[in-house]
Amino acid sequence: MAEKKEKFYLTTPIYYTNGLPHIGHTYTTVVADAVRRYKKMRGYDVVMTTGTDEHGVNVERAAKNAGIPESEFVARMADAWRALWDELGLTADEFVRTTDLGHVRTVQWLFRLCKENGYVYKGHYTGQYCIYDNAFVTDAKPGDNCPDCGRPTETLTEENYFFKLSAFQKPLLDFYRKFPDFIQPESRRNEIISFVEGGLKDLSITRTTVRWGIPVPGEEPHVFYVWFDALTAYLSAVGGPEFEKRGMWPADLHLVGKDIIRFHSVYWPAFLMAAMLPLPKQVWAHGWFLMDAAKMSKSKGNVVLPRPIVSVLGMDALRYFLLREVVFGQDGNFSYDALVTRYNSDLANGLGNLASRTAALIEKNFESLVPKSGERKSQDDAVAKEAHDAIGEVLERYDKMEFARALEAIWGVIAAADKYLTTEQPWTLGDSEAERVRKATVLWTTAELLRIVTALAHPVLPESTAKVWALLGQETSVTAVELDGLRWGQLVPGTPLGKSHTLFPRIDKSEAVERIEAMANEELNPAAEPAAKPTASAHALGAAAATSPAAGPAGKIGIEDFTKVEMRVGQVKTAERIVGADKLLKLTVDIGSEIRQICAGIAQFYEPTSLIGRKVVVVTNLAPRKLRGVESNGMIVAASVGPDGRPVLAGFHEDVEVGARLK
Ligand code: ME8
Repeated sequence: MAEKKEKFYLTTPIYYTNGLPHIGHTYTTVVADAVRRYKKMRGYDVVMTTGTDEHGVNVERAAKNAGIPESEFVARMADAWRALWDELGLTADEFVRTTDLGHVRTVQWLFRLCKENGYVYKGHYTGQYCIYDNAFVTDAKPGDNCPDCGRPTETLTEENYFFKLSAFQKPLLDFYRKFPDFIQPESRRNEIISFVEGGLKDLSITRTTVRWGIPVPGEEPHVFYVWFDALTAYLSAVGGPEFEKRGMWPADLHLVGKDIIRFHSVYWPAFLMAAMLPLPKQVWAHGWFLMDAAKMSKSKGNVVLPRPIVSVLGMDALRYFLLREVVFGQDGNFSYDALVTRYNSDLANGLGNLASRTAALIEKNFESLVPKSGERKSQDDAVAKEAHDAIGEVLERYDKMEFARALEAIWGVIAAADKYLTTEQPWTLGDSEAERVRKATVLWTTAELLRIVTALAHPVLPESTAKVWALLGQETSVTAVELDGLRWGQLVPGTPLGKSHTLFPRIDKSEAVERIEAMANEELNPAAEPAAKPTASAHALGAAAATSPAAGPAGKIGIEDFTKVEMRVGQVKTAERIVGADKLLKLTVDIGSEIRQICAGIAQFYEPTSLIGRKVVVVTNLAPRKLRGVESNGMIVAASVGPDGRPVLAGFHEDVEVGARLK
């Protein structure tokens, strides 16, 4: 066996550090995460890269406003981005920062190759420049506004290095023709082809007016222009000049929003052609999530944040909505109302209900052991065929990035399973031998349908499908399922079922929306942050992240930073579950000087009663916050163990006094 796996390298954009992720950024990263999981389940050796784009005038300004050096500002923001992705379970294999030394070297190396091959020259450029988008606005006159963001442009003349983009018109058109799948979807491909056919102007790739950038070696004060810098991050993440050693380059898939398709499908392949490096296989541009029919953006202040949604409905609900609601590639409107409606109808009443119904029936009738199918009737074979056909269809849809259609097909099987149960009514069957065999047949069939939809839905719903998988008593993790080997009939009779969870508790729509909005308001206007300006949401986001205690330039902190964190020995007094939050426990903890209420995300691993009297480590000087509407004043320290991040509480082997400080 031990065949070498085929590689698959995919990327999200490298996001700007002037704010924190909103639903738009989350969307691209969720798609990347779903593709990453899917490709792994198809047997690929997958690497996914995300990261932060940290240079340019905007950062210079934001750091100045925050009163800290740029290096410190971006280190804090990069940490905040990384932490949020981790919190959302969107863990990329590589997180590249454009201030990483490896990246700096890669950009300088790429420039040298382009220059040696004759595609770089020095000249002057005067034009209208949008400092918000870090781009000269082609064909704009003084006084014109930026067509993308609507803000005024500035006239700029500088000595630049130019990249001979004009030399690549024909090579690019030949390339698009030879690889018709390079730009997706089709509509974007046509748009780019006409753009390139219209002629390409040379591109200035360095600046002398910007200080905060990667220096052009021996040519200071030239620093690299943001796109030459940013795009190269995809290559730096997998080895830079030594990319051949890692074996991941070229990228198989660059996922981007339609706003940056031109940079990815024109500039980027041209830079690589000039350097004679391998070209990426595909650039996929999705549409925008709109809020009130306008593109969501930090500057407009109409952003939707991921964290409040996740804390009320769970990450899987957000992932499902993003991928199910909008045809991938097209724009879509974001609405809390539609989100909660989908949650209740498709997740609570759909997958959640099928799982709990199936488990309850098997528990009641077969002592929680998967029954054995007896003689099969035509209706049993009919649902089996539906599931069998769905496997092929879903894989094909995923391959084409048709997530909504893939999920539709999976939910078609869920609906078929519901209908089958309702028609067969196994609960009406008695205990005669014949009726027991029939009951066993119907329940095995239903459980097998559930197993198939669970495996197929895993790339989109990682958390909940892992629970259903365990409920079905499957020993190996659902992440390890090989989709190519998924067949009807693999559910082994006699398998003991695992623990049943309420996967998606039904939720009142207006209450859910109210809670999400309240949390979003709190996050956008963090009252406690001194440097935050409550009126400007983008500012508040940037400032909030930039004023939190965070890492120094090299990702290290000084002892003075560590001593800012106050940790004390606490003793748990009471512990209870929180209705509607299956991960959280509400604890009261004695920390010596007072009793604190603290929420901890450990409910799936610790029984509340087992915690009473236990000594724990508490971070006592965290600003209080609300989790699922419950105030939490402090944090319990736990190790995060294994691939699922199981929490294991920190504790002591010797007797320690309550309230003692950890140093
Ligand atoms: O452009 N709907 O970074 P950025 C859908 N640093 N997706 C959205 C969105 C929305 N409303 N808003 C943002 C940059 N996105 C550069 C990229 S790459 C070498 C450099 C997503 O922080 C979408 O993927 O402005 C878009 O392309 C990206 O965020 C822009 O992120």
